[in-house]
Amino acid sequence: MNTRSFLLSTAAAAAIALAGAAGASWAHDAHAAGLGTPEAPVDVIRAATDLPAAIGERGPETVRIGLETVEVTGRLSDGATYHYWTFNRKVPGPFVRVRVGDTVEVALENHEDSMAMHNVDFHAVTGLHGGGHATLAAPGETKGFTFKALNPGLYVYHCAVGPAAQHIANGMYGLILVEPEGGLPPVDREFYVMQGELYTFEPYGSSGQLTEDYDKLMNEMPEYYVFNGADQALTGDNALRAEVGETVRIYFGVGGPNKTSSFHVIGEIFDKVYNLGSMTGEPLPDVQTVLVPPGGAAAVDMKLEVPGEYLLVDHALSRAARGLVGKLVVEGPEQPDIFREGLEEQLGMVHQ
Ligand SMILES: [Cu+2]
Repeated sequence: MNTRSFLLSTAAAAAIALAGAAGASWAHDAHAAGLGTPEAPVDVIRAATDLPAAIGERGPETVRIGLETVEVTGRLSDGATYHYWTFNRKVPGPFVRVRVGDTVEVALENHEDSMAMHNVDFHAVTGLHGGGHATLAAPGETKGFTFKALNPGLYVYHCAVGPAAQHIANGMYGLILVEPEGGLPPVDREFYVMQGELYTFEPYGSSGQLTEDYDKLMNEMPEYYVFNGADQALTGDNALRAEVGETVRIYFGVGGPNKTSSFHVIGEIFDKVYNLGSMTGEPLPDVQTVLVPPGGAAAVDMKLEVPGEYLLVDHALSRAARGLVGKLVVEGPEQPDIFREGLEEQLGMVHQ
């Protein structure tokens, strides 16, 4: 039987090896164990390019997924940190990619320094609690289950330990793509983006180590809205990049826990939308904004015709001022027949 094993990042493996080699005292030193401190926070941002290659043409196999639940002090914004709960030390958790018919073995290890119980509920699972019951793990425990991927599609996974809203708000969500037989239509570039909310006691823009506010969580009044874990995470060095003429696909999910996204790219039109994460029907053509609920997903395809900087937003635009903005940078020659600034008479090109 061909078993694939992946997703435990080399950094995580190295940190575990380091903690083991150096003895128990190291494991309880947050900095040495790679758990971050307010002075030296972990970079929790999942790069939008951090996803496995397409599967495409292969038969069903047995695939092994390793997830580690880790509580870390991560960088939320310039000057602010937050105590995140993560899958594999990033937000969102790793992009899991399997094929319909695959037998998937899930091993979930809860880091020994965790304060909370954690588990994982995959929406791609047919079976009790999506695996949540089987993977309920105390700190230091490893639990697992096996499922057969019956339905292709793009699905959310998340920690479901109660109160689940708290575990999700703190960063415990990700996407699993179950490719249909033969794979998906190919594109030049694929990206992985998820939206979430953070409920801090301190107002948006505060400095220092920010703390979670359970009342704001219960009242659904977040201070921060984030793509891939942090304030304005997908800008600067983490901006999405592509070239004129390319086709890109964004696998977009909402961890939430509470807010529906009106996902939109300013200056572009989604040529195809795989609405609600359904990947097997005919995609919806020519869409401006796609509604994605918490615990839901969509894939959007765009042909990039014109160079420039395109903003990823939730068109509930107050959220852009609370950290929810990303950037898609498209490079290449100008295409004045499609778009140009100024009017012809201003440029001295008066019609005859
Ligand atoms: Cu959890």
